Amino acid sequence: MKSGIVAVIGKANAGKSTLINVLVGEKISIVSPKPQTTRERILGILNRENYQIVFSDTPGIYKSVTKLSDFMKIQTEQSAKDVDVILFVLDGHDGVDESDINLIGKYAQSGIPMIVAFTKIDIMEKEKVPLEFAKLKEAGVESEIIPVSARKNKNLKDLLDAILNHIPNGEKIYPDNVISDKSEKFMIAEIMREKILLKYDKEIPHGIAVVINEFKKRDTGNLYDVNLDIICEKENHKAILIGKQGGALKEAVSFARRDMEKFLGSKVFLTTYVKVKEGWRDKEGMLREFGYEKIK
Ligand SMILES: Nc1nc2c(ncn2[C@@H]2O[C@H](COP(=O)(O)OP(=O)(O)O)[C@@H](O)[C@H]2O)c(=O)[nH]1
Ligand SMILES: [Mg+2]
Repeated sequence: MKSGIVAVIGKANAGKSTLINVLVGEKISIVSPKPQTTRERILGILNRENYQIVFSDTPGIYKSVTKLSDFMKIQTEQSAKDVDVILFVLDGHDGVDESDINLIGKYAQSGIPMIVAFTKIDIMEKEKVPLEFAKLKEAGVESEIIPVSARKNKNLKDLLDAILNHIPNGEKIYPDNVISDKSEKFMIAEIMREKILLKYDKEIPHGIAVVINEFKKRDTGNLYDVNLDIICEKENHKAILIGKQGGALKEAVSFARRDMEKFLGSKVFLTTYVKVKEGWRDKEGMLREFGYEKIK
Protein backbone atom coordinates (compact mmCIF):
# COMPACT_ATOMS: atom_id res chain seq x y z
CA MET A 1 0.00 0.00 0.00
CA LYS A 2 1.25 3.45 -0.91
CA SER A 3 0.07 6.51 0.93
CA GLY A 4 1.17 10.12 0.87
CA ILE A 5 0.44 13.82 0.64
CA VAL A 6 0.85 16.05 -2.41
CA ALA A 7 0.86 19.84 -2.04
CA VAL A 8 -0.53 21.51 -5.13
CA ILE A 9 1.15 24.85 -5.63
CA GLY A 10 1.21 27.45 -8.36
CA LYS A 11 0.14 30.92 -9.38
CA ALA A 12 -3.43 32.12 -9.08
CA ASN A 13 -5.61 30.75 -11.88
CA ALA A 14 -3.05 28.20 -13.02
CA GLY A 15 -5.68 25.46 -12.83
CA LYS A 16 -4.82 23.82 -9.50
CA SER A 17 -8.36 23.25 -8.25
CA THR A 18 -9.59 22.03 -11.63
CA LEU A 19 -6.77 19.50 -11.78
CA ILE A 20 -7.46 18.19 -8.28
CA ASN A 21 -11.18 17.85 -8.97
CA VAL A 22 -10.44 15.79 -12.06
CA LEU A 23 -7.80 13.64 -10.35
CA VAL A 24 -10.02 12.96 -7.34
CA GLY A 25 -13.06 12.51 -9.58
CA GLU A 26 -15.33 14.71 -7.46
CA LYS A 27 -15.78 18.41 -7.00
CA ILE A 28 -13.90 19.19 -3.82
CA SER A 29 -12.82 22.72 -4.70
CA ILE A 30 -14.59 25.52 -6.57
CA VAL A 31 -13.21 26.90 -9.84
CA SER A 32 -13.55 30.21 -11.64
CA PRO A 33 -11.65 32.33 -14.16
CA LYS A 34 -10.90 34.85 -11.39
CA PRO A 35 -7.86 34.82 -9.13
CA GLN A 36 -8.31 34.17 -5.42
CA THR A 37 -11.11 31.66 -5.94
CA THR A 38 -9.62 29.17 -3.49
CA ARG A 39 -9.18 30.78 -0.08
CA GLU A 40 -7.89 28.02 2.11
CA ARG A 41 -6.27 24.64 2.13
CA ILE A 42 -8.65 21.91 1.04
CA LEU A 43 -7.69 18.25 1.02
CA GLY A 44 -8.95 16.07 -1.81
CA ILE A 45 -8.41 12.36 -1.33
CA LEU A 46 -7.90 9.86 -4.13
CA ASN A 47 -8.54 6.30 -2.98
CA ARG A 48 -7.53 3.25 -4.98
CA GLU A 49 -7.07 -0.36 -3.99
CA ASN A 50 -3.31 -0.06 -3.63
CA TYR A 51 -2.79 3.61 -2.87
CA GLN A 52 -4.18 6.73 -1.29
CA ILE A 53 -3.05 10.18 -2.38
CA VAL A 54 -4.08 13.23 -0.38
CA PHE A 55 -3.96 16.33 -2.58
CA SER A 56 -3.70 19.59 -0.73
CA ASP A 57 -5.31 22.39 -2.76
CA THR A 58 -4.02 25.83 -1.91
CA PRO A 59 -4.98 29.44 -2.61
CA GLY A 60 -1.83 29.81 -4.72
CA ILE A 61 0.68 32.56 -4.93
CA TYR A 62 0.05 36.28 -5.24
CA LYS A 63 0.66 39.56 -3.48
CA SER A 64 -1.00 39.98 -0.15
CA VAL A 65 -3.05 43.13 0.41
CA THR A 66 -5.59 42.32 3.11
CA LYS A 67 -5.70 40.20 6.27
CA LEU A 68 -7.71 37.69 4.25
CA SER A 69 -4.94 37.38 1.67
CA ASP A 70 -2.35 37.15 4.48
CA PHE A 71 -4.39 34.23 5.75
CA MET A 72 -4.45 32.72 2.26
CA LYS A 73 -0.70 33.10 1.90
CA ILE A 74 -0.07 31.30 5.17
CA GLN A 75 -2.42 28.49 4.09
CA THR A 76 -0.31 28.01 0.96
CA GLU A 77 3.01 28.13 2.79
CA GLN A 78 1.89 25.73 5.52
CA SER A 79 0.56 23.30 2.92
CA ALA A 80 3.92 22.97 1.21
CA LYS A 81 5.56 21.65 4.38
CA ASP A 82 5.78 18.02 5.47
CA VAL A 83 4.53 16.59 2.19
CA ASP A 84 5.83 13.80 0.00
CA VAL A 85 5.53 15.61 -3.31
CA ILE A 86 5.07 19.17 -4.50
CA LEU A 87 2.94 19.32 -7.61
CA PHE A 88 3.69 22.65 -9.23
CA VAL A 89 0.89 23.63 -11.60
CA LEU A 90 2.02 25.87 -14.43
CA ASP A 91 -0.43 27.45 -16.85
CA GLY A 92 1.27 26.44 -20.08
CA HIS A 93 -0.81 28.51 -22.45
CA ASP A 94 0.26 31.68 -20.64
CA GLY A 95 3.88 31.00 -21.64
CA VAL A 96 6.75 30.47 -19.21
CA ASP A 97 8.28 33.62 -17.78
CA GLU A 98 10.91 34.54 -15.25
CA SER A 99 8.52 34.63 -12.31
CA ASP A 100 7.49 31.02 -13.05
CA ILE A 101 11.11 29.94 -13.13
CA ASN A 102 11.87 31.75 -9.87
CA LEU A 103 8.90 30.18 -8.14
CA ILE A 104 9.77 26.68 -9.31
CA GLY A 105 13.33 27.31 -8.14
CA LYS A 106 12.09 28.41 -4.72
CA TYR A 107 10.07 25.24 -4.18
CA ALA A 108 12.82 23.03 -5.61
CA GLN A 109 15.08 24.33 -2.82
CA SER A 110 12.84 22.73 -0.21
CA GLY A 111 14.33 19.37 -1.16
CA ILE A 112 10.86 17.84 -1.52
CA PRO A 113 10.44 15.93 -4.80
CA MET A 114 8.66 18.19 -7.29
CA ILE A 115 6.69 17.50 -10.43
CA VAL A 116 5.61 20.24 -12.79
CA ALA A 117 2.15 19.83 -14.31
CA PHE A 118 2.26 21.95 -17.43
CA THR A 119 -1.45 22.41 -17.87
CA LYS A 120 -4.07 23.82 -20.27
CA ILE A 121 -2.32 22.29 -23.30
CA ASP A 122 -5.80 21.96 -24.85
CA ILE A 123 -5.74 25.68 -25.60
CA MET A 124 -2.12 25.79 -26.78
CA GLU A 125 -0.64 25.36 -30.20
CA LYS A 126 0.98 21.93 -30.29
CA GLU A 127 4.32 23.23 -31.54
CA LYS A 128 4.61 25.63 -28.62
CA VAL A 129 4.75 22.93 -25.95
CA PRO A 130 8.32 21.69 -26.62
CA LEU A 131 9.54 25.28 -26.92
CA GLU A 132 8.21 26.16 -23.48
CA PHE A 133 9.69 22.95 -22.07
CA ALA A 134 13.06 23.92 -23.49
CA LYS A 135 12.80 27.29 -21.75
CA LEU A 136 12.29 25.56 -18.42
CA LYS A 137 15.17 23.16 -18.95
CA GLU A 138 17.48 25.95 -20.06
CA ALA A 139 16.64 27.86 -16.91
CA GLY A 140 17.84 24.87 -14.91
CA VAL A 141 14.54 23.28 -13.93
CA GLU A 142 15.40 19.68 -13.17
CA SER A 143 11.97 18.44 -12.10
CA GLU A 144 9.95 16.13 -14.26
CA ILE A 145 7.57 18.18 -16.41
CA ILE A 146 4.34 16.62 -17.64
CA PRO A 147 2.07 18.30 -20.19
CA VAL A 148 -1.58 17.86 -19.20
CA SER A 149 -5.06 19.18 -19.72
CA ALA A 150 -7.45 18.89 -16.80
CA ARG A 151 -10.31 20.09 -18.96
CA LYS A 152 -9.73 17.53 -21.72
CA ASN A 153 -8.43 14.78 -19.46
CA LYS A 154 -5.06 14.55 -21.23
CA ASN A 155 -2.03 12.73 -19.80
CA LEU A 156 -3.49 12.54 -16.33
CA LYS A 157 -2.51 8.89 -16.05
CA ASP A 158 1.13 9.85 -16.75
CA LEU A 159 0.89 12.56 -14.15
CA LEU A 160 -0.49 10.16 -11.55
CA ASP A 161 2.24 7.62 -12.33
CA ALA A 162 4.90 10.29 -11.89
CA ILE A 163 3.39 11.29 -8.55
CA LEU A 164 3.11 7.67 -7.39
CA ASN A 165 6.83 7.18 -8.00
CA HIS A 166 7.42 9.51 -5.05
CA ILE A 167 4.66 8.26 -2.76
CA PRO A 168 6.08 6.09 0.04
CA ASN A 169 4.75 2.79 1.29
CA GLY A 170 2.46 3.19 4.23
CA GLU A 171 -1.03 2.89 5.61
CA LYS A 172 -3.90 5.06 4.45
CA ILE A 173 -4.34 8.30 6.35
CA TYR A 174 -8.09 8.63 5.72
CA PRO A 175 -10.84 5.99 5.58
CA ASP A 176 -11.82 4.85 2.07
CA ASN A 177 -15.11 6.71 1.91
CA VAL A 178 -13.64 10.13 2.73
CA ILE A 179 -12.88 12.38 -0.26
CA SER A 180 -12.27 15.71 1.47
CA ASP A 181 -11.41 17.14 4.87
CA LYS A 182 -14.17 19.69 4.40
CA SER A 183 -17.83 19.16 5.25
CA GLU A 184 -20.85 19.20 2.96
CA LYS A 185 -21.82 22.44 4.66
CA PHE A 186 -18.49 24.00 3.65
CA MET A 187 -19.02 22.95 0.02
CA ILE A 188 -22.53 24.41 0.02
CA ALA A 189 -21.11 27.79 1.06
CA GLU A 190 -18.35 27.47 -1.53
CA ILE A 191 -20.83 26.68 -4.30
CA MET A 192 -22.68 29.91 -3.50
CA ARG A 193 -19.37 31.80 -3.62
CA GLU A 194 -18.46 30.16 -6.91
CA LYS A 195 -21.66 31.37 -8.58
CA ILE A 196 -20.97 34.88 -7.30
CA LEU A 197 -17.42 34.70 -8.70
CA LEU A 198 -18.86 33.71 -12.05
CA LYS A 199 -21.65 36.28 -12.10
CA TYR A 200 -20.06 39.48 -10.79
CA ASP A 201 -16.97 41.46 -11.74
CA LYS A 202 -14.16 43.49 -10.25
CA GLU A 203 -14.00 43.84 -6.49
CA ILE A 204 -17.43 42.39 -5.71
CA PRO A 205 -16.65 38.65 -5.60
CA HIS A 206 -13.37 39.14 -3.77
CA GLY A 207 -15.17 40.93 -0.96
CA ILE A 208 -17.76 38.19 -0.46
CA ALA A 209 -18.03 35.70 2.36
CA VAL A 210 -20.81 33.14 2.63
CA VAL A 211 -22.04 32.05 6.04
CA ILE A 212 -24.43 29.12 6.41
CA ASN A 213 -27.09 29.64 9.09
CA GLU A 214 -29.02 26.49 8.42
CA PHE A 215 -28.11 23.29 6.61
CA LYS A 216 -30.54 20.54 7.45
CA LYS A 217 -32.12 17.54 5.81
CA ARG A 218 -35.85 17.33 6.37
CA ASP A 219 -37.15 14.24 8.16
CA THR A 220 -39.51 13.50 5.31
CA GLY A 221 -38.75 13.72 1.63
CA ASN A 222 -35.41 14.12 -0.07
CA LEU A 223 -34.98 17.82 0.71
CA TYR A 224 -32.45 20.08 2.38
CA ASP A 225 -33.24 23.46 3.89
CA VAL A 226 -30.35 25.85 3.38
CA ASN A 227 -30.30 29.39 4.71
CA LEU A 228 -27.22 31.51 4.20
CA ASP A 229 -25.89 35.04 4.48
CA ILE A 230 -23.96 36.62 1.65
CA ILE A 231 -21.62 39.09 3.30
CA CYS A 232 -20.26 41.95 1.23
CA GLU A 233 -17.92 44.81 2.06
CA LYS A 234 -19.84 47.91 1.07
CA GLU A 235 -23.38 49.27 0.75
CA ASN A 236 -22.89 49.93 -2.97
CA HIS A 237 -21.68 46.34 -3.42
CA LYS A 238 -24.92 45.18 -1.87
CA ALA A 239 -26.94 47.15 -4.42
CA ILE A 240 -24.94 45.67 -7.31
CA LEU A 241 -25.22 42.17 -5.87
CA ILE A 242 -28.98 42.40 -5.62
CA GLY A 243 -29.42 44.13 -8.98
CA LYS A 244 -32.54 45.61 -10.52
CA GLN A 245 -35.56 44.14 -8.76
CA GLY A 246 -33.31 41.48 -7.31
CA GLY A 247 -32.72 40.00 -10.74
CA ALA A 248 -28.95 39.55 -10.53
CA LEU A 249 -29.00 37.85 -7.17
CA LYS A 250 -31.94 35.66 -8.16
CA GLU A 251 -29.94 34.33 -11.05
CA ALA A 252 -26.81 33.61 -8.98
CA VAL A 253 -28.90 31.94 -6.28
CA SER A 254 -30.73 29.83 -8.79
CA PHE A 255 -27.44 28.62 -10.33
CA ALA A 256 -26.14 27.88 -6.85
CA ARG A 257 -29.26 25.95 -5.89
CA ARG A 258 -29.01 23.75 -8.96
CA ASP A 259 -25.38 22.95 -8.24
CA MET A 260 -26.09 22.29 -4.56
CA GLU A 261 -28.81 19.84 -5.61
CA LYS A 262 -26.38 18.06 -7.90
CA PHE A 263 -23.76 17.95 -5.15
CA LEU A 264 -26.16 16.66 -2.47
CA GLY A 265 -28.23 14.46 -4.77
CA SER A 266 -31.31 16.00 -3.23
CA LYS A 267 -33.72 18.90 -3.65
CA VAL A 268 -32.63 22.12 -1.93
CA PHE A 269 -34.82 24.85 -0.53
CA LEU A 270 -32.44 27.81 -0.53
CA THR A 271 -32.99 31.17 1.14
CA THR A 272 -30.39 33.91 1.17
CA TYR A 273 -29.82 37.25 2.81
CA VAL A 274 -27.30 39.93 1.82
CA LYS A 275 -25.47 41.72 4.64
CA VAL A 276 -22.83 44.44 4.68
CA LYS A 277 -19.82 44.14 6.98
CA GLU A 278 -17.64 47.10 6.23
CA GLY A 279 -14.02 46.06 5.55
CA TRP A 280 -14.43 42.53 6.94
CA ARG A 281 -11.43 41.25 4.98
CA ASP A 282 -9.16 43.27 7.23
CA LYS A 283 -10.72 42.32 10.54
CA GLU A 284 -9.25 39.35 12.34
CA GLY A 285 -12.39 38.68 14.39
CA MET A 286 -14.66 38.70 11.38
CA LEU A 287 -12.36 36.42 9.41
CA ARG A 288 -12.70 33.89 12.20
CA GLU A 289 -16.43 34.46 12.44
CA PHE A 290 -16.80 33.74 8.73
CA GLY A 291 -14.92 30.47 9.00
CA TYR A 292 -11.35 31.35 8.02
CA GLU A 293 -9.70 29.24 10.69
CA LYS A 294 -5.95 28.78 10.85
CA ILE A 295 -4.57 25.32 10.01
CA LYS A 296 -3.91 23.47 13.25
N1 LIG B 1 -8.58 25.32 -21.21
C1 LIG B 1 -8.33 24.92 -19.97
N2 LIG B 1 -8.73 25.69 -18.93
C2 LIG B 1 -8.49 25.27 -17.68
C3 LIG B 1 -7.81 24.03 -17.42
N3 LIG B 1 -7.70 23.91 -16.09
C4 LIG B 1 -8.28 25.00 -15.53
N4 LIG B 1 -8.77 25.83 -16.48
C5 LIG B 1 -9.47 27.11 -16.28
O1 LIG B 1 -8.61 28.03 -15.62
C6 LIG B 1 -9.34 28.85 -14.70
C7 LIG B 1 -8.73 28.77 -13.31
O2 LIG B 1 -8.90 27.47 -12.83
P1 LIG B 1 -8.79 27.12 -11.27
O3 LIG B 1 -8.79 25.63 -11.17
O4 LIG B 1 -9.81 27.87 -10.47
O5 LIG B 1 -7.32 27.69 -10.96
P2 LIG B 1 -6.58 27.83 -9.53
O6 LIG B 1 -6.72 29.25 -9.12
O7 LIG B 1 -5.14 27.47 -9.83
O8 LIG B 1 -7.21 26.86 -8.60
C8 LIG B 1 -10.79 28.36 -14.76
O9 LIG B 1 -11.50 29.20 -15.63
C9 LIG B 1 -10.66 26.96 -15.31
O10 LIG B 1 -11.82 26.53 -16.01
C10 LIG B 1 -7.40 23.23 -18.56
O11 LIG B 1 -6.81 22.15 -18.45
N5 LIG B 1 -7.70 23.74 -19.80
MG1 LIG C 1 -8.09 27.16 -6.78
